[in-house]
Amino acid sequence: MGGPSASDLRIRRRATAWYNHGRSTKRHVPPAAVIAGARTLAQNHPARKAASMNYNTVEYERSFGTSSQLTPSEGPEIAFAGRSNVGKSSLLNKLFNRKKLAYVSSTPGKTATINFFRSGDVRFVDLPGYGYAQVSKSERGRWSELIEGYFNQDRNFALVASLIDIRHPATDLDETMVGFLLEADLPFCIVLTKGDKLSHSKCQAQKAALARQLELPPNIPLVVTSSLKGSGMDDLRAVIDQAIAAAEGRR
Ligand SMILES: Nc1nc2c(ncn2[C@@H]2O[C@H](COP(=O)(O)OP(=O)(O)OP(=O)(O)O)[C@@H](O)[C@H]2O)c(=O)[nH]1
Ligand SMILES: [Mg+2]
Repeated sequence: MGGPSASDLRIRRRATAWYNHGRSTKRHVPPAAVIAGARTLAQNHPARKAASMNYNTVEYERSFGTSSQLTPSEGPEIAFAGRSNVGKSSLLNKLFNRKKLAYVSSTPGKTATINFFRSGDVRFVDLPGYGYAQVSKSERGRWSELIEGYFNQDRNFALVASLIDIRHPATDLDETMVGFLLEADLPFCIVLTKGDKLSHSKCQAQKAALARQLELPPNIPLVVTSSLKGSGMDDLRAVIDQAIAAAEGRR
């Protein structure tokens, strides 16, 4: 596949930082190298079958409390983003067949650092949850600095898994997150969480409704999951494997 097309390189600037959603005047300008390197999964869809990685050998690597502490990417990164309590940490544990690798709590706002998990040269990145109103302004500021700081760096973004609770419409911040991912042209998928809370037919109806609400292009994968039951994990692993193969093909 050739170099990035003109549309790949197009940078559409956002008037507001995604996390602050109208509360900040800071512009998000994704680094040119990220734009150049990041294309949608479909554009990169390799004809070859992606080699699957070993999800049973993932280990905790490091946590970062500020984005300036982040060390440069050393391999493809799969980042998990979503509102607080949506089930990011639970999903990571289920994906890796581990009970307590990432910290899970029914109290929202537990993950207040960027946590890196590693298998070989692949990194899984548990981002702090957004949109939790019950924390102080300074704590919210710290979270937004972390999330924006992460996405503003020139990193090897293989895939962003954007998590949304299947029971509800996407929140304003979910919409802003997805809008940002589309505009920055980052490879991403939508992971609908807590599928065990609805019947199969309701899950399918919600999946279609969310795709409509978010105006998702047809090439963006939408995976229904339950970390309680383990459903959807193989589908998500296949999306991740494909994304890692595409990221490695770009290098
Ligand atoms: N029924 C059900 N509950 C879930 C599922 N995934 C997560 N939960 C519950 O949702 C709550 C939040 O889960 P976490 O995994 O800690 O959520 P998080 O997104 O990491 O939250 P923060 O770290 O605060 O951003 C916990 O009580 C989990 O047990 C699921 O698939 N099904
Ligand atoms: Mg968490």
